[in-house]
Amino acid sequence: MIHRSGFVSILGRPNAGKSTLLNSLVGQKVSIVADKPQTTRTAIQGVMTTDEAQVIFVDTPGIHKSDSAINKRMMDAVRASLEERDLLIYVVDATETFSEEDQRALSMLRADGPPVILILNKIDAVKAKHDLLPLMDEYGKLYSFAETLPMSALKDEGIEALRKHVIDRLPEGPEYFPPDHITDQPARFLAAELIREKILIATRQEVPHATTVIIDKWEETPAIVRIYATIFVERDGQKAIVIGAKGAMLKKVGSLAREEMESLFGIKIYLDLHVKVESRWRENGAFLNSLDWRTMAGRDDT
Ligand SMILES: Nc1nc2c(ncn2[C@@H]2O[C@H](COP(=O)(O)OP(=O)(O)O)[C@@H](O)[C@H]2O)c(=O)[nH]1
Ligand SMILES: [Mg+2]
Repeated sequence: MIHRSGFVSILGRPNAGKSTLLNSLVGQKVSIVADKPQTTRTAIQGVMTTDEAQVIFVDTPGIHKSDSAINKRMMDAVRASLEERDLLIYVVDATETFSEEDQRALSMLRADGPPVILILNKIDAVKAKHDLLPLMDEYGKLYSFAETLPMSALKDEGIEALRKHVIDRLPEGPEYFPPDHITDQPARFLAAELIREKILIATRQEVPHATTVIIDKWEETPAIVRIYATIFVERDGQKAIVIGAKGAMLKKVGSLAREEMESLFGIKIYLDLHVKVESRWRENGAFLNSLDWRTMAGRDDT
């Protein structure tokens, strides 16, 4: 039996379910999920290892217009994820009708690039399955997809079929990582992301976009990990929302994040959260560098 391996990027518009799909493919939460656009801000790797193959999936921010500095970086991450891949997965939300934004997003795919599998996601929420046919038609007109698969990333429907299609299309290759390597993110980053996820789920309007999280201190003993984190927002009003009446919101966010970290990391967690205002951090190149473990060395864009 030959062993196959390769790199596969997951692309699509915001909210299509890319991160949910990655988590389902690797069988563990590696990328945070919320019903808000731009939940994923950087490329996140998830590794799936089976007896016959190892697939390195890369989750990406949704394809969107890049206006602010942070959005430009997000789109840089998307573009980088198109390079040197063996295969691409393009995810669409099948409950939505085809739009111009899809057309724009699809124009990023090059005909001479790697093959692309189209995923019509969220079929659990599509009442009339025959509605999928016109959608397939619209997408088929714009790009010659190698495969089109309806599925539900949330309910794990169609995941096995997708795994098989992906593996079949990969070249012969070695195991790049040990079988227990699931992601390239440091635990600190994943912890910050989990805190951000709980805020995204609990808040609305401008708060999700204006929020980011930095881990200030990480103390590990055999019995417990003590994590000290700061939640940054852009305005006093947002800070008040994140803290909540008598600190209720911060308490809720903290306990949800802590519970998930405990089950994911398999150790008791002490979590200490603070909220700070950092106005216009989304336009601040140096601040953005401090958020991404891969670009911390400093890269400036204005
Ligand atoms: N009903 C349904 N919802 C889904 C499915 N996949 C993702 N979602 C939801 O869609 C929203 C966006 O998901 P997410 O994975 O963050 O999308 P992303 O922005 O493309 O990464 C979340 O509320 C998910 O729970 C699915 O298969 N069915
Ligand atoms: Mg995402």
